[in-house]
Amino acid sequence: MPADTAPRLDRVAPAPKVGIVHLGLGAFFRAHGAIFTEEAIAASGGEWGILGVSLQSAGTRDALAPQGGSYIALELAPEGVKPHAVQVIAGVLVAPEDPEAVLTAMADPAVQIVSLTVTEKGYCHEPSTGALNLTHPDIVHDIAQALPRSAPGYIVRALQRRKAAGVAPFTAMTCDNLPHNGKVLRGVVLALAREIDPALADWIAEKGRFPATMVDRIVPATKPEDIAQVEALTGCHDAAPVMHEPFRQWVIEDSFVNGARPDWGAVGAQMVADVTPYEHMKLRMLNGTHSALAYLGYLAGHETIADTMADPVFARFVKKLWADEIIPALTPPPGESLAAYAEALAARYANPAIRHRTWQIAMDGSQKLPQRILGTLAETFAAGRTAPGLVLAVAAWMRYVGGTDETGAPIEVKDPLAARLRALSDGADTPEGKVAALLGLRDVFSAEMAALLQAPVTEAYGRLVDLGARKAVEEVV
Ligand code: CS2
Repeated sequence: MPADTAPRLDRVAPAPKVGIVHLGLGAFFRAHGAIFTEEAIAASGGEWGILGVSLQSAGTRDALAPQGGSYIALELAPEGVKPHAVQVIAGVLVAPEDPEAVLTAMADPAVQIVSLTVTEKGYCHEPSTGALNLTHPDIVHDIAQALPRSAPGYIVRALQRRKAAGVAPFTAMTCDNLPHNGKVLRGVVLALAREIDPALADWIAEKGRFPATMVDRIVPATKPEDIAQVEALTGCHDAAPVMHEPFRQWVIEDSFVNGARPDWGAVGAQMVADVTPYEHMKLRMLNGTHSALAYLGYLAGHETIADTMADPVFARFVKKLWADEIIPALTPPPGESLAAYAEALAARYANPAIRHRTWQIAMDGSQKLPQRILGTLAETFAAGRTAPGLVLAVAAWMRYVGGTDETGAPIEVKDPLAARLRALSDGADTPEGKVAALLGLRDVFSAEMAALLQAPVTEAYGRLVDLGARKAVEEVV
């Protein structure tokens, strides 16, 4: 049915009463946390409707508002697709349009959780250390102005209102792929609060809760053809469906203000005392290889992760990364087999129904490399081992941010540091010079890491230039 004749999707049940404000209402959260929460309400009750907040653009709000906040989540399994209507989003605010409305909502005593998927760069921290970047323009703004721009700014200013009104703080729960994400969020919030009002920082430190989480579900960005597919399947026009794989995992540190939270444990989330081993496993085994496949696969001309996995050289490569380079540096979470986890990942990556672009995953590499790849490398070198595949991935990132692919075509590099990365790469003529310049980025590479990487990454970069990515990968498998 063409878009102009299909009726618009709408909600069939009234919106639930809001108990959660979610910052960063992207496809990932709508296909993961929102669905878990809707199921938890169905299983155990509770007023946990979600008010979504877009911190940047109005696109999601404009798409969801005429649908009463409802949307279709389409599960994409190799054996077929399954649509499911999600109705837990009660409304969407666009922060830059009305910051006051966002703060008012976050200060409402009925809101007990503020969750976040604002991507790595949304924490305004230094990726190599985790500390708040006090020179970040949004942070400079948020220290001076009462109406904020950044996610940490919204949290601090809303908590300031709650403290002034004698209301308990909300739990601030990060759902981004950062190591020790709860600690990082707590750190940036306390650092910002301290700049604004030290007594506020003390109150948050004492009463606030910042649980760590590990989130996992592969959710490629929605494409125009996905909208058409959902319309053909359901007979309704949904301007913002989400496409996701069947697999999902959510591990949550069970630390909430007054213990108030949806009963996520009843619907498959793992409520644990320590998320760290899960977080390391997922960030290094999934996200680490995702990034490695993204840079090398893109340079080799592969459009998606499934296409890359269909190339036998890359399928061997990723298995080698797991078995020889990543697993040896990991401690498994209780009861988990890392070999079985790797096998399951290989099947998830190969799912041909998921069109997850290498270009999409390649985005924001400067914010992703430390926790995805450099942590494994640091531990590998410290143990006296080598990791030629991960070293090649770092070299591929450097080649990628140079902005030209192997056919000489330009690459659209999306990264908060894109201009700096390009200038550093362009400023040197030799592989050695380019690698040295990029390793000088202290927000990504510590001085120690840079010294360890200089020789092997230069060598790998040279091979990428001389042989091309596919042959260079073939050499290490
Ligand atoms: C991906 C992740 O885009 C990326 O960087 O590695 O979004 C990945 O798909 C999710 O973390 C899976 O849970």
